[in-house]
Parts: sequence; structure tokens; C-alpha cells
Amino acid sequence: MINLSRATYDIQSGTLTGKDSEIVRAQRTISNTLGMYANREGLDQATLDRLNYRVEVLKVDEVEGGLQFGTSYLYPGTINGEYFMTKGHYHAITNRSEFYLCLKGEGLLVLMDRDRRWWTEKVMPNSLHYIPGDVAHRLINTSDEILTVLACWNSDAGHDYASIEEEGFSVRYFKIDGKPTPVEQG
Ligand code: S6P
Ligand code: ZN
Repeated sequence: MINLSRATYDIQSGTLTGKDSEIVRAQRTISNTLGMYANREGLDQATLDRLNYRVEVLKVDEVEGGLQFGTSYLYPGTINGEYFMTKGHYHAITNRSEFYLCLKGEGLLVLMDRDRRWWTEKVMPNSLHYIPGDVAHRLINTSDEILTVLACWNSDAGHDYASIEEEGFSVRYFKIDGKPTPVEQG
């Protein structure tokens, strides 16, 4: 017997298609993510209502040896000069790693180890990024279009958002004179 696959994946757009019960979709508006931006002054309701990013992930059991697969769509924009970004996280099981593949758009992948040493990789169509275990990761959209990134990671990895919420990344990126500019944090 030949079965159909559980889902299809459009490599141009990142769209995952399958049974609704098997695809997890989540989105975050700026009001959901505001706490991670450096300067939150003077934002109007229209800005707070804007989509910051959304994700689609194929649902799988979170077991050792499993793999998760999904797309992140990071919208373009700035909050008082700071580029739109994802929350960023370490994996809860610290040695779990991940691949990112950029489908569309342009941005930066900010990486940070436990000693708060940071580095960035340029994200552009077809760029492939390996994120080793115990390295925090965050996408930043420096372009005017949606940054679309496919991700594949260990399904039992989990997300440690708390460490980033408490300590932040040791670098932020601002649009200064039209260019992405790193500003180191304490
Ligand atoms: C999961 C993977 C991505 C992110 C997504 C949103 O390990 O790194 O799917 O979950 O890019 O970012 P965040 O930091 O809000 O989870
Ligand atoms: Zn991750």
C-alpha cells in the first residue's frame, strides 16, 4: 500500500499543508513581544497590533530522537529603530541543535553562548545555518519583506525563553543611517 505523506511543504513560500489537527500555528503581535525591545516609548495601537512573527510547525511527538519541522515568518519593521526580531531562546534540553534554512527575505541570525559571547550570521535566500546545542538563537529582519525561514530541530528540545527574558541577548541591532548596526548590551 502506498500512503500519501502527512503533509506537503512548499519550498518557495514555506507553506506547510496538512490536516489542521497536525499543524500548529502560532502568532505574536508586537503587544505580545513588546518586553523584548529596548525602547517601548510612544507606540500607538496600530503598531502594537502589528504582527511581529508567526510560525507553522508539523505536530510530532516530543520524544528523544524525534524531529520537528516548521516555518517562521518574521515581519519587517522597527520599534524605535530596533529591527523586528523573534523572542529567541536556548533549548530546554541544552545539547539539542537545530538547522535554519532561509527561503525568502534578508536578516541576521544572532547566536550567543552561555558566556554571553555573541556572533551573527547573515540570513538570505538559501543560506543554511547550523545552531549547535547550548547556543541561544534569535532571528532579526533587516529587510522590507517577510523573512521566511525553515527550521528543523530535535522534537524534545523544548524552549528556554526565561533565560533570555531575564538576561537578554548581549547584542541588539538597530537601524542607524539605514544600516543594521550592532549595539552591545551589558
Ligand atoms: C524552534 C525554532 C523556531 C522558533 C521560531 C520563533 O526551536 O528555533 O521554530 O521557535 O523562529 O522564535 P521563538 O524564539 O519565539 O521561539
Ligand atoms: Zn530553537
